[in-house]
Amino acid sequence: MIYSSRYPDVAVIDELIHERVLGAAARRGSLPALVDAVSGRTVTYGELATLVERLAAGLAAEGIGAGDVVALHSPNTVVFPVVFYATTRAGGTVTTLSPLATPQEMAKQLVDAGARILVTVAALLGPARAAADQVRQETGAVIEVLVCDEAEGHRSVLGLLRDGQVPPRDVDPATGVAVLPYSSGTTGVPKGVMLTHRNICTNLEQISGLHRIEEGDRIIAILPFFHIYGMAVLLNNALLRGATVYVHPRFDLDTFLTSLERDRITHAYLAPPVMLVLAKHPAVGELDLSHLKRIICAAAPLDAGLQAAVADRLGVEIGQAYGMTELSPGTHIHVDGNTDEPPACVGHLFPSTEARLVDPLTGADAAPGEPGELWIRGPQVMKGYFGRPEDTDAMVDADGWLHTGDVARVDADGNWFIVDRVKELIKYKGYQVAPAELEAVLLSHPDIADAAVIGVYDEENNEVPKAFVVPMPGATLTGEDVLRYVSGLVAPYKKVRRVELIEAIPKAASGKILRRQLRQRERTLP
Ligand code: 4UU
Repeated sequence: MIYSSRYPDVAVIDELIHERVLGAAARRGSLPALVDAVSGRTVTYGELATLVERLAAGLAAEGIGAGDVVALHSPNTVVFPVVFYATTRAGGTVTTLSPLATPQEMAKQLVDAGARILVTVAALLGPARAAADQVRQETGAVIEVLVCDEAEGHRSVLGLLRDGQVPPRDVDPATGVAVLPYSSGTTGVPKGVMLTHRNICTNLEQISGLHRIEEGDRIIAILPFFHIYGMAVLLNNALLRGATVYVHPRFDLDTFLTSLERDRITHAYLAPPVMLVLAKHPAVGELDLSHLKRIICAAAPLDAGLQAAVADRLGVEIGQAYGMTELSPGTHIHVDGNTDEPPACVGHLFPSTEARLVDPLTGADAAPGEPGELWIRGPQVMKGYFGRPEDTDAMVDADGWLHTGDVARVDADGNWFIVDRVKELIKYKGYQVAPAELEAVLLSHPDIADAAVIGVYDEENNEVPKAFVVPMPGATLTGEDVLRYVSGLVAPYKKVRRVELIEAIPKAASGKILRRQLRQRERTLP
């Protein structure tokens, strides 16, 4: 059975993302587009449009054109979107890296994506340089490291700004890759997700009738721009609609709460851990949040009781959205003003989007009202994984259905619920953690013979990575050793947070780790 949206189809948008998002920017002139919530530094829409054109000219002069990849490695800053849209304006593709990534993680992505330039900030030069060095040693490729601000020995993107028109670029919106974020999908290591200009522009059109942002709305940007959620709602959608984005370089609780009130924030996009803060922190009760129209929570499951607690405490409309990197990213969202949504609901299906609920073992449709693996078909389905046709085929079937690896159900009123996950992926505070990546890190330890990683839940019901580790015979390895070893090699959010030493990892005859047995074992522990 195919479920379709209750909303009328939207047109496929064949435009380039910088044209779509910034098309009205020059007209918006002195309206603030981005405000640094710490320093107050402001970039107006008029300035943003000019900066993007001038940096695009600079990047073009550096030889960036169609098919070239620029890696962007930065916390949220007002310059981030300038580099982002200037790259696509020059014809290139942006691959975003977590500002917390280790040099090893960065080098893998830089090599895989074939990045030519790495744009970072002075504060992150250490890991950025180490990553570029590692790439040169491994492949001989020379990646120039530029900074968004200023640092000795490196050129700044601000120094590249120049006047002059960028000649037309040969980029077809239907096939040209605008961004290449990394996601592990349902299995394996992080892969480059090819999102075309059409994917992204059409997804923005799909959300527009369900979730409205108006010129002058004020959006708090604590989600990172590098991750698809922040990229979509804090950059593309917010700037397309003429909102002002209050940019937070890092999540600091006091700064966040101050900004919510002082900046008269109208929309907040959050993930579950910050919802917990809003429910519990004493200072929240003192704030005047009368401007706040709506909170959207996504990227990980939100407890129904927690959602209700925040809604009651703040007296504000709260809903969820659901999406994934491979879906550009949205497919479901709480519809504005729909206050009779049942608890835990992720909202309604986007227009021009079809869904199926399927038993992953038999391929049979789930009975009405029953859960099944969520499959999605629509113009937001990615072009594929970069350089990995087999992984693409495993994710998107011959009929165009993307198998999400999430288990969902839908009620008779078209309210959707995400109830479980059948893929390997772990979500730590909404960030992706790929078990296969951690297993490879664990196996690089000389005292570890075998390892498997699954997600388990801590006291606060947050999902955290747990490693099952088989020590080498005769080794004196402790759980502490394992935690320390991994934390030195991966970004903090990917750290293994629980360890159990065991005698053997349960495996199928094919050698595949039987994660289900490990999950089962976890549930039956005292
Ligand atoms: C339970 O997290 C994201 C994208 C989030 C997003 C972005 C823009 C949602 C709506 C929107 O408009 O992407 P990824 O690729 O990092 O992780 C995708 C996975 C999903 O497959 C699912 O397992 O994150 C989980 N997830 C959720 N789980 C995402 N949203 C939800 C949710 N409830 N609301």
